[in-house]
Order: sequence, then C-alpha cells, then structure tokens
Amino acid sequence: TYQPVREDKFSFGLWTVGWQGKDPFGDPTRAALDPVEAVERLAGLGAYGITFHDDDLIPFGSSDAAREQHIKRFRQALDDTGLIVPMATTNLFTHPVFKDGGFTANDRDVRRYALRKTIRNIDLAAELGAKVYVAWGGREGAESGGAKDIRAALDRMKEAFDLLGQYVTEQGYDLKFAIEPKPNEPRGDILLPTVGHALAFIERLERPELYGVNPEVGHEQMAGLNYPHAIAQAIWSGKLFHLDLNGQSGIKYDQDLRFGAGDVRQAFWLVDLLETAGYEGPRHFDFKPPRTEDYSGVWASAEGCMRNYLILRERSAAFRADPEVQQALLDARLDELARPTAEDGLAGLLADRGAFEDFDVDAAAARGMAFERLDQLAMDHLLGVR
Ligand code: GLT
Ligand code: MN
Ligand code: MN
Ligand code: MN
Repeated sequence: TYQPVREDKFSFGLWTVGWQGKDPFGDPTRAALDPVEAVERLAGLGAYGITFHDDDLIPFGSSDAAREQHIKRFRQALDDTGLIVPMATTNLFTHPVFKDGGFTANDRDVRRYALRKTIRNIDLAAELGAKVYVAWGGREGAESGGAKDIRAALDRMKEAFDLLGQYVTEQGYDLKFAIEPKPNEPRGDILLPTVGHALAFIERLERPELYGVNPEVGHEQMAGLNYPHAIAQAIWSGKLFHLDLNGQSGIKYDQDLRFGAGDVRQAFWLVDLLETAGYEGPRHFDFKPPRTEDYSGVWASAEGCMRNYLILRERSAAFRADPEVQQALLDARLDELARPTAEDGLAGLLADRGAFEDFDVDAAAARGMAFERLDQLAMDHLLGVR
C-alpha cells in the first residue's frame, strides 16, 4: 500500500534528484547524477515520467556530436524503462549571459539568443513526445527601480511567447506552454510573480489557448498565498496545464522541500482538490533533496514525495466518504454555494421582495456557518484518527 504505480502519473525533474546541493553558501555535497541512472531509479520507484531542462541533459556548450550522444543514451534509457517525458523546459538562468534575464534582458542580443536556445529545446521536447513546455522566468526581473522598464519588459515577454506560439503552430507540434510564476529569488522581484499575474498576462497573448500555468506549491506560499486557491482558479480558468509539487514553511526563501513537508494542511486540500476536480495531468515533483543527504537520502526523499501524495489521496477519499462529513458539508451549506444566485434572472431578483424589502437581515446574520466542525473532521482524517 502507498506503492506508486504508473497510473498515478508521478514525474520528477532531472534537476531535482540530480541537485548536487550547491547553494549560495556552500559547495556541492553530492556527486553528479547520470541522467540514465535517474531514469532507471525513478522508474524503479514507480514514477511514470521524467522532465528536464536542456542543460540538465546536455551540458551547456556541448558540441553537436556530444549532444546527439547524450540524447541517444537518454532515449535508450526511456525505451528500456518505459518512462516518458511529459514536459521539458529551458535553462535561461544559470549561465552568466542570463544575469539580466532571457526574454526580458535589456540586451537585445541576449533576448534573441534566449529565444533560439528555447526553440532548439522545443524541437527536442516535441521529438521526445512532451505535451507541455514549461517557462520559468527566474531571471526576468530586477533588483532596482530604474534598471527595468516593467511595461517594456512585459512587451518583450509577450513578444517572446507570441514568437514561441507561432513556432509550435507552424511546426504543427502538439505542445502547450505552462508559465511558472515565482515572486522572487534569484531576482529581487520577478515578473509574473503569482498565478494571478500569469493568468492575466496570458489573455494578452496572440494565441491565449496555447498557454496555461505551472504553479509551484512553494512559490505561491513564498508570496503568502493559498496554493490550493491558486490551483482552483487555474482549473476554473481551464489553465492548469501542469504543476510543481513540493513543500514550503511560510514566507521565506524557496525551500523546495519534498511534497507533504511544510504546510501539510494545504497539501491535504490540494490533493483533495486535484482528485475531486478530475485533474488528469502529471503529478510533477520539483523539490530539492536537502544537501545533508547522500544518494540513499535522495531516493528516500523522492519516495517520500510520492508516498505523501498517496497517503493524502487516501485521507481525502476517506474524508469525502464519511457520512458525518457529508452532513457537515450540508450544515456548512456548500450545496447552497453551488446554486446560482439568481436563476430567476435580474428581473426576478429585482421583483423579489424577499431578497431585500422583506429580508430578515438579523436572522441571516445570526446563523452560524458550522465551518469549525467541518474543519475538525478534516483534521481528524488528515491526522489519521478517523
Ligand atoms: C528551477 C526553479 C524551478 C523551476 C524549474 C524550471 S528550474 O529549479 O527553481 O521552480 O520549476 O525551470
Ligand atoms: Mn518549479
Ligand atoms: Mn521552488
Ligand atoms: Mn526551485
């Protein structure tokens, strides 16, 4: 039990289990991980997919011949294990050339290079069967006010995404883009800092249907926001193309803890939402096994991500199946929220004296909402005592 299977659609970034533990204060604590070993280990643990940045798979600056060799080995490992590549992305943040961003760098030549680097990896993503292309603009931002004209930078961001959309359309690729928001780190302030900003931006693009979001647990929480609420709005907007699962404890640096660590209550409501809303995409983990760990700790951490998801999925199902919970949901009047406010239309609303003239405001104000009992039932299920 709690044993992951392919149907669970768990996937991992190559850069997650492959993170060597280099941080702003310390050197790597682990040796490099061969992508082929990552594929084999993840397949063995029950994952169904692996994702990558161009530079995770093909070291930056590789010759064309070396590039082909890296791709060939990786493809062979995928074929041998049955692991798939549901998503791929571009590294537009590690090399110093991207110190002021990729798509919104002030330097035009850097922007043109960033687009060409992205397009090159989009070809590979399509070749490997990826359906989603993530764009995390970690370096798109600023530390100071005068250094970046934000409106011009947003014009350049739009230009970049429109060109990429034109490219996949002209190539006939079955590939959609998922924009990943983050409020800060590595830039002092990053453009498109939250899911809400990204959703609004997408509507300004030439082909909005090609773009959705890739919200990460910790990134919304770094902004003090409620991640399940962000996911719910993305689903409501038809824009949840992908997601990055991990753990975060409050408003601080990007912790990238394994999924389920950090805010476990939000993790519970997230899984409850994904499972009840019928989200069918990958359950993708973007975490960093702490640099205290050796490789056995890395695989334990990866296993923990999936195990916690499965535990929470089971806890959510138990919560939903509990007759006392079903009564508590009625007592909290969720059924009333689901009902339109004016099926009778504006005319009916205006003609209804009960809605205003005869409405007993004091009686309505005195009604308790019964939310605390409902939430305690959820806690009991989450903590495993029901
Ligand atoms: C980077 C970042 C992640 C993004 C990845 C995609 S890379 O590690 O911190 O949140 O999802 O570019
Ligand atoms: Mn991420
Ligand atoms: Mn993160
Ligand atoms: Mn990260």
